[in-house]
Amino acid sequence: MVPAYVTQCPIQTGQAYTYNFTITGQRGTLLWHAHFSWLRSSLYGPIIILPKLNESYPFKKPYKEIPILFGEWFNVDPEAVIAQALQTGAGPNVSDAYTINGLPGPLYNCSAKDTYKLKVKPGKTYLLRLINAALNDELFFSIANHTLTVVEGDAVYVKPFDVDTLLISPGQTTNVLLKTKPHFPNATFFMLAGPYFSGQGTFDNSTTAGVLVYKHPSSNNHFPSLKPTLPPFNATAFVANFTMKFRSLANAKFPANVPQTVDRRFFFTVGLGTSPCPKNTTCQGPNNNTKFSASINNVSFVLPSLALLQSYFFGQSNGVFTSDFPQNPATPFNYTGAPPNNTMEHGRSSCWWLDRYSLPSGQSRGVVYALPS
Ligand SMILES: [Cu+2]
Repeated sequence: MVPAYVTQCPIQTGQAYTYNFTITGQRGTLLWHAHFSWLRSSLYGPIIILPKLNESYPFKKPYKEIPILFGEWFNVDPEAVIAQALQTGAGPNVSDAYTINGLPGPLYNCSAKDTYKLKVKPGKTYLLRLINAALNDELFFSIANHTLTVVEGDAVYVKPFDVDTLLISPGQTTNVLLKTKPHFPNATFFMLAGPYFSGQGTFDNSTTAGVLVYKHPSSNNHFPSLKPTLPPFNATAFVANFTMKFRSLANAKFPANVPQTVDRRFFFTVGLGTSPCPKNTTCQGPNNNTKFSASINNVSFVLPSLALLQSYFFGQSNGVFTSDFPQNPATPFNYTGAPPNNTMEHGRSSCWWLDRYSLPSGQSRGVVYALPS
């Protein structure tokens, strides 16, 4: 849902919290995960909202539906990893493996027995509900010798398009149709997921593998395994080409109701910058006196000790956050990543009071919070 200290205070050890919410006009694949420190690395799962009874998909009903969750695995306590990074200002240590439905697969040392097997029958169409529950990494995904038809992104139907390899970002979901071969093939097929990374610094450049296995009538078979080729980790042109393919269905039943008039324009730049090291300490950011920090319009987020929206709701926002969030980046620079850029940040819990600006009548008072994750 949303991080601890934003909508609510963290759920204490041993305690339970029941979310009660109504789903209106929404369906598709979403995910849930823990949102305190880096606990989301190991505590996550799918949320699958089916179409209403008697309503169908805008494509032929699949033979079976299978959730596929990508994860990111640390051999150490992930809370210690992010705590150390926040303290030193250096980039966090990278993960040790990626996983498919919790299993790293045979490309890592000693993990061959922990391989996800997707067992299928020939001549069928499967709906794979892909979910990227990794913390930080965009992942390429491909199944050897099989084409995937993308039909949904982030719980919104899209005009179907075919790919051999797709990209999925952390927190995102993509539904794809997998048509199996018409006859039993004399092979098994690797499904691989590996990172896309175009920045500077270190990242987990490893690949997780699962296997697509056709349930063969004769059980004493040992078939060769075919492997797909993923794009290089920095294949930005591939990524741009892939993301260009998303189009809404925009038909009578699933219209693209985009607001046609704009009342206010905001300009957000989201980036990774630096903030000053606390006095009389040394840090391990790009130099000794700075820390890396994520930002929006040069404002980084500092966790308050009271939940932001909770304190807003109860009218106790004094001192919890400021209300001067900039509507534009402080100093314009080349936002495409080409230097020189403007990376110095102020750390604060900052919000807009939307009613500080003239809202069209009838709209309710709201609050916007800035939250680099
Ligand atoms: Cu989240």
